[in-house]
Amino acid sequence: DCLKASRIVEIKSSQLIKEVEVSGKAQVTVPEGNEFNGTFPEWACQRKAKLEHLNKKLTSAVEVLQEFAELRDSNQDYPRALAFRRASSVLKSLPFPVQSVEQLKGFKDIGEHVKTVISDILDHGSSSEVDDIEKSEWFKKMKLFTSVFGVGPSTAKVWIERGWESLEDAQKDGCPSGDWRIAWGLAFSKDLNTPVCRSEAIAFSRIVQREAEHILPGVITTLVGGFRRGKPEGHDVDILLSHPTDEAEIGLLPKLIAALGKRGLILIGHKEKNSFRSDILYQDFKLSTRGQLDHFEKWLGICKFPKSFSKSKDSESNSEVNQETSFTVPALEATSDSSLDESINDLYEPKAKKSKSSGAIDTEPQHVSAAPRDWLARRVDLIIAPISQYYYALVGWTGSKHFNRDARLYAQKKLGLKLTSHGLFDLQKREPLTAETEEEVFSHLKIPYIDPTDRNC
Ligand code: DCT
Ligand code: MG
Repeated sequence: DCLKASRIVEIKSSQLIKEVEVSGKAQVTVPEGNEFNGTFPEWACQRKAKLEHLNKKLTSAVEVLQEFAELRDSNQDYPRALAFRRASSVLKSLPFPVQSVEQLKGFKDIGEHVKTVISDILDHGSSSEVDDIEKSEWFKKMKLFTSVFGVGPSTAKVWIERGWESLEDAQKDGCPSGDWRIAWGLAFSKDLNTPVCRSEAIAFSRIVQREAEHILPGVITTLVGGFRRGKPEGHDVDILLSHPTDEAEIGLLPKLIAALGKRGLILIGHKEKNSFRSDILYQDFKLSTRGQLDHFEKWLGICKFPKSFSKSKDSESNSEVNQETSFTVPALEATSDSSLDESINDLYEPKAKKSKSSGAIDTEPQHVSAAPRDWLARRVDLIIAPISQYYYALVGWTGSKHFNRDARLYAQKKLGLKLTSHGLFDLQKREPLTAETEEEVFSHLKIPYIDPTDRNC
C-alpha cells in the first residue's frame, strides 16, 4: 500500500506548507536549489546518497532500530527492519538537515515510529528507545557474536541460550558448529573486528591484479563493495574479476589462489563453484537464489595482509583503483604513495619470505593466531564474472545492500523486470537485457546514472 501511495507535498523554505493528493505518481517536492530540482525521487536507487550527509545523528539512531529488528527476527527481509532501512535511506538523501518532524510530513517511507524517535532526538538530544536498545545486554551480545565470520543471528541466539557471554566462551568450546568460517573467525576475531583501511584494500587489490594479469593477460580487476563507494574502511575486501573475452576467465580462480598462496598471502578459504544456469534466473527470485547472494564462482576466505599495508595514511590519492570500471587495468607500479609501493614490492623481492602453502592450511587456527606475526588476518571475497554479466555484477557487488534491494524491487514493480548480479531479465519474453557498461545498466533501468560514491543509501 505504501508503494501505491501517491501525493505531492510542497515544502517552502524547508518548512511544510501544504499537502495535495494526486493520482499516479508518488512524489515529494523539496526546496529548490539542490540536485533534486525540487522533486524528491520515490525510490532509493533513483536518489544520490553520499557517505557524508546532513542527518547523521538521526540515521545512526534509526540504524540501531533497524539492526535490533534484524537481529531479533533473524530474517533480514523482515518488514520492520526494512521500514527502518527505508526511513534511514530517505534521511541520507535529504538536501537539508531535519530540524522539525514537520519537515518530514509526506515522505511515505518515514512512518510514525521513526518520527517519534526523530522528535525525541530533536527535542531532547537522544531517544530513550534507542538508548535502551544500545544498553541492553542481549543487543550487545548479539552484535558481538554476529561480528564473527560465519555467525548469523540464529547461531548467535543459540550461543546466548547456552549462557555464553563473550567470544572467549565460544573459543573455549573449540569450533562450536564445525563450520570452518566460525573456527577461523573466532581464532582471528581481534584482527577481523579491526576495520580494514583503504590503503590495505588498495595494496591487496594491486597484488591480486598483478598475479591475475600474469595468469590471464588482459584480466579486469575491480575493487568493489564499500571501498568502491568511497568508504574509508570496511569489514572486508571485495574484488571482482573478469576478462573481455567470454569464458577466458574459466580456470583463473584456482590459479590465482595458488599464486597468492605462494606469496604467503592466504590463511584459509573456500571456493564456491559457478552455479549459474540461465533457466533458474527466470524462476521466482527467492527460488532461484535459495538464500545465496548470487551464482558466481568465488573464493571467500581470510588473507594475511602484511602490517605494512596499513602503515600508509593514503586514501584518496589512489582512488583510481576503486573507480576502475573499464578494461584498463589500474596502475600497479606508479602510485603516489611510495610507502604503499614499497610494501607491495617487498612481496616480490627474491629475499621475501614465501609460504609453500598453495592456499590450504593444515594446522589448527588457534595455533596460527597465537604465533608472533607481522601480518593481520583480513576477510577477502574474490568473485569471478563472465564479461556478459560483468556490469550487472559490478553494480550488485558495489552495493550498497539497500541500493541493491531497492533497485531489485523497483525493477520488479515498476518495469516488470528481474534484476540480479547476473543480469536484467524480462520474465515474460524470457530474454536478458545485455549491458556493456555500467551506465547501460542504469539506462535499462530507466534511472539516471548514479556514481558509486552516491550509492550509500
Ligand atoms: N551485497 C548484497 N546483499 C548482501 C550482501 C552483500 O547486495 N546481503 C552486496 C552489496 C555490497 C557487496 O555485496 C559487498 O558486500 P559487503 O562486503 O557485505 O558490504 P560492503 O558494502 O562492502 O560493506 P563493508 O564495507 O563493511 O565491507
Ligand atoms: Mg565489503
